[in-house]
Amino acid sequence: MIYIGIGANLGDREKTLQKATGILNAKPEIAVVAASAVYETAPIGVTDQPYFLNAVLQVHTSLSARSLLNCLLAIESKFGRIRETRWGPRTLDLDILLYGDAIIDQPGLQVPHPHLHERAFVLAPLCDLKPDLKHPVLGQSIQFLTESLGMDLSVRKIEGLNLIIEK
Ligand code: A4P
Ligand code: MG
Repeated sequence: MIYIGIGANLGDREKTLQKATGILNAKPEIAVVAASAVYETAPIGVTDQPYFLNAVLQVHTSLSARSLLNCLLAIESKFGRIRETRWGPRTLDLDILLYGDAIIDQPGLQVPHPHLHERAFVLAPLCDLKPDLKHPVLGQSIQFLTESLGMDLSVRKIEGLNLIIEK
Protein backbone atom coordinates (compact mmCIF):
# COMPACT_ATOMS: atom_id res chain seq x y z
CA MET A 1 0.00 0.00 0.00
CA ILE A 2 1.20 3.48 -0.87
CA TYR A 3 1.00 6.50 1.40
CA ILE A 4 1.36 10.13 0.38
CA GLY A 5 1.90 13.02 2.77
CA ILE A 6 0.14 16.24 1.87
CA GLY A 7 0.81 19.62 3.42
CA ALA A 8 0.13 23.31 2.87
CA ASN A 9 0.89 26.46 4.83
CA LEU A 10 0.13 29.31 2.46
CA GLY A 11 -3.17 30.53 0.98
CA ASP A 12 -6.43 28.67 1.57
CA ARG A 13 -4.82 25.56 3.05
CA GLU A 14 -8.02 23.54 3.39
CA LYS A 15 -9.09 24.19 -0.18
CA THR A 16 -5.61 23.32 -1.45
CA LEU A 17 -5.61 19.93 0.32
CA GLN A 18 -9.09 19.15 -0.96
CA LYS A 19 -8.32 20.19 -4.54
CA ALA A 20 -5.01 18.32 -4.65
CA THR A 21 -6.74 15.16 -3.36
CA GLY A 22 -9.32 15.51 -6.13
CA ILE A 23 -6.68 16.03 -8.83
CA LEU A 24 -4.78 12.93 -7.69
CA ASN A 25 -7.91 10.83 -7.59
CA ALA A 26 -8.96 12.03 -11.04
CA LYS A 27 -5.85 10.49 -12.62
CA PRO A 28 -6.77 7.23 -14.31
CA GLU A 29 -3.66 5.51 -12.87
CA ILE A 30 -4.31 6.62 -9.28
CA ALA A 31 -7.10 5.83 -6.82
CA VAL A 32 -7.17 7.52 -3.44
CA VAL A 33 -8.66 4.88 -1.15
CA ALA A 34 -8.49 6.62 2.23
CA ALA A 35 -7.64 9.95 3.78
CA SER A 36 -6.59 10.60 7.37
CA ALA A 37 -8.00 13.38 9.49
CA VAL A 38 -6.53 16.81 8.83
CA TYR A 39 -4.07 18.16 11.40
CA GLU A 40 -2.91 21.66 12.10
CA THR A 41 0.81 21.45 12.78
CA ALA A 42 3.60 23.72 13.96
CA PRO A 43 6.27 24.24 11.28
CA ILE A 44 9.33 22.01 11.56
CA GLY A 45 12.71 22.97 10.09
CA VAL A 46 12.25 26.65 9.35
CA THR A 47 10.03 27.55 12.31
CA ASP A 48 9.40 31.20 11.41
CA GLN A 49 6.57 30.43 8.98
CA PRO A 50 2.79 29.85 9.21
CA TYR A 51 1.28 26.68 10.64
CA PHE A 52 0.65 23.83 8.20
CA LEU A 53 -2.36 21.70 7.51
CA ASN A 54 -1.16 18.12 7.04
CA ALA A 55 -2.86 14.85 6.15
CA VAL A 56 -1.95 11.45 4.72
CA LEU A 57 -3.59 9.75 1.72
CA GLN A 58 -3.59 6.04 1.04
CA VAL A 59 -3.52 5.33 -2.69
CA HIS A 60 -3.52 2.49 -5.19
CA THR A 61 -1.56 3.09 -8.35
CA SER A 62 -0.14 1.30 -11.35
CA LEU A 63 2.61 3.94 -11.54
CA SER A 64 6.17 3.21 -10.47
CA ALA A 65 7.47 5.24 -7.52
CA ARG A 66 9.42 7.44 -9.94
CA SER A 67 6.41 8.11 -12.16
CA LEU A 68 4.27 8.80 -9.11
CA LEU A 69 6.85 11.32 -7.85
CA ASN A 70 6.83 13.07 -11.23
CA CYS A 71 3.07 13.24 -11.07
CA LEU A 72 3.19 14.74 -7.55
CA LEU A 73 5.78 17.32 -8.60
CA ALA A 74 3.58 18.33 -11.56
CA ILE A 75 0.59 18.79 -9.25
CA GLU A 76 2.71 20.85 -6.83
CA SER A 77 3.73 23.19 -9.61
CA LYS A 78 0.09 23.57 -10.66
CA PHE A 79 -0.46 25.16 -7.28
CA GLY A 80 2.23 27.70 -8.05
CA ARG A 81 4.72 26.36 -5.63
CA ILE A 82 8.09 28.00 -6.00
CA ARG A 83 10.91 26.26 -4.16
CA GLU A 84 12.98 28.93 -2.49
CA THR A 85 13.91 27.76 0.96
CA ARG A 86 14.38 24.16 1.91
CA TRP A 87 11.72 23.36 4.50
CA GLY A 88 10.24 26.79 3.84
CA PRO A 89 6.61 27.82 3.23
CA ARG A 90 4.71 26.22 0.38
CA THR A 91 1.22 26.28 -1.08
CA LEU A 92 1.39 22.53 -1.54
CA ASP A 93 3.88 19.79 -0.65
CA LEU A 94 3.31 16.18 -1.70
CA ASP A 95 5.71 13.50 -0.46
CA ILE A 96 5.81 9.76 -1.07
CA LEU A 97 6.01 8.40 2.47
CA LEU A 98 5.82 4.67 1.74
CA TYR A 99 5.57 2.68 -1.47
CA GLY A 100 4.60 -0.73 -0.14
CA ASP A 101 7.71 -2.32 1.31
CA ALA A 102 9.99 -0.73 -1.27
CA ILE A 103 13.30 0.72 -0.15
CA ILE A 104 14.52 3.21 -2.74
CA ASP A 105 17.61 5.37 -2.53
CA GLN A 106 18.13 7.13 -5.82
CA PRO A 107 19.02 10.70 -6.73
CA GLY A 108 15.84 12.72 -6.09
CA LEU A 109 13.85 9.78 -4.71
CA GLN A 110 14.14 8.24 -1.29
CA VAL A 111 11.47 5.90 0.04
CA PRO A 112 10.51 5.48 2.86
CA HIS A 113 10.63 9.24 3.22
CA PRO A 114 13.84 9.86 5.20
CA HIS A 115 12.11 11.95 7.88
CA LEU A 116 8.96 9.86 8.21
CA HIS A 117 9.89 8.24 11.52
CA GLU A 118 10.71 11.48 13.33
CA ARG A 119 7.86 13.80 12.35
CA ALA A 120 4.63 13.97 14.30
CA PHE A 121 2.91 15.81 11.44
CA VAL A 122 3.35 12.65 9.32
CA LEU A 123 3.14 9.93 11.97
CA ALA A 124 -0.06 11.14 13.63
CA PRO A 125 -2.18 11.06 10.44
CA LEU A 126 -0.49 7.86 9.22
CA CYS A 127 -1.26 6.25 12.58
CA ASP A 128 -4.96 7.10 12.04
CA LEU A 129 -4.92 5.09 8.84
CA LYS A 130 -2.63 2.15 9.65
CA PRO A 131 -1.19 1.93 13.17
CA ASP A 132 0.15 -1.61 12.73
CA LEU A 133 1.99 -0.90 9.49
CA LYS A 134 5.72 -1.71 9.81
CA HIS A 135 8.37 0.76 8.70
CA PRO A 136 10.25 -1.23 6.00
CA VAL A 137 13.70 -0.11 7.19
CA LEU A 138 13.26 0.21 10.95
CA GLY A 139 10.87 -2.73 11.33
CA GLN A 140 8.84 -0.85 13.94
CA SER A 141 5.12 -0.14 13.73
CA ILE A 142 3.78 3.31 12.97
CA GLN A 143 2.02 3.26 16.35
CA PHE A 144 5.31 2.48 18.12
CA LEU A 145 7.10 5.26 16.24
CA THR A 146 4.29 7.71 17.01
CA GLU A 147 4.33 6.83 20.71
CA SER A 148 8.14 7.09 20.76
CA LEU A 149 7.83 10.82 20.06
CA GLY A 150 6.10 11.19 23.42
CA MET A 151 3.36 13.69 23.96
CA ASP A 152 3.50 15.98 21.00
CA LEU A 153 1.84 19.35 21.29
CA SER A 154 2.92 20.43 17.82
CA VAL A 155 0.05 18.63 16.08
CA ARG A 156 -3.68 19.05 16.63
CA LYS A 157 -6.40 17.10 14.90
CA ILE A 158 -9.03 19.39 13.39
CA GLU A 159 -12.34 17.82 14.36
CA GLY A 160 -14.99 17.71 11.67
CA LEU A 161 -12.68 18.45 8.75
CA ASN A 162 -12.37 15.50 6.39
CA LEU A 163 -11.04 15.34 2.86
CA ILE A 164 -13.75 14.14 0.51
CA ILE A 165 -12.80 11.38 -1.92
CA GLU A 166 -14.90 11.24 -5.07
CA LYS A 167 -14.18 9.31 -8.25
N1 A4P B 1 12.37 13.61 -2.98
C1 A4P B 1 13.15 12.58 -2.59
N2 A4P B 1 12.43 11.61 -2.02
C2 A4P B 1 11.14 12.05 -2.07
C3 A4P B 1 9.92 11.47 -1.64
N3 A4P B 1 9.86 10.27 -1.04
N4 A4P B 1 8.78 12.19 -1.84
C4 A4P B 1 12.89 14.79 -3.65
C5 A4P B 1 8.82 13.40 -2.44
N5 A4P B 1 9.95 14.01 -2.87
C6 A4P B 1 11.10 13.33 -2.68
O1 A4P B 1 11.74 18.27 -2.14
C7 A4P B 1 12.96 18.24 -2.82
C8 A4P B 1 13.05 16.99 -3.64
O2 A4P B 1 12.90 15.88 -2.79
C9 A4P B 1 11.98 16.73 -4.67
O3 A4P B 1 12.20 17.42 -5.86
C10 A4P B 1 12.13 15.23 -4.88
O4 A4P B 1 12.93 14.94 -6.00
P1 A4P B 1 10.98 19.58 -2.05
O5 A4P B 1 9.59 19.22 -1.66
O6 A4P B 1 11.19 20.41 -3.23
O7 A4P B 1 11.81 20.33 -0.93
P2 A4P B 1 11.41 20.50 0.52
O8 A4P B 1 10.07 19.89 0.75
O9 A4P B 1 11.59 21.92 0.88
O10 A4P B 1 12.54 19.68 1.24
P3 A4P B 1 12.37 18.28 1.80
O11 A4P B 1 13.67 17.88 2.36
O12 A4P B 1 11.69 17.38 0.81
O13 A4P B 1 11.41 18.63 2.95
P4 A4P B 1 10.17 17.81 3.35
O14 A4P B 1 10.66 16.60 4.02
O15 A4P B 1 9.20 17.70 2.25
O16 A4P B 1 9.62 18.76 4.48
N6 A4P B 1 6.43 21.31 9.00
C11 A4P B 1 5.14 20.92 9.16
N7 A4P B 1 4.50 21.14 10.34
N8 A4P B 1 4.45 20.32 8.14
C12 A4P B 1 5.04 20.06 6.91
O17 A4P B 1 4.39 19.51 6.02
N9 A4P B 1 7.08 20.17 5.59
C13 A4P B 1 8.36 20.45 5.44
C14 A4P B 1 9.05 20.01 4.20
C15 A4P B 1 9.12 21.13 6.50
N10 A4P B 1 8.34 21.42 7.70
C16 A4P B 1 7.06 21.07 7.82
C17 A4P B 1 6.41 20.43 6.73
MG1 MG C 1 8.89 17.62 -0.10
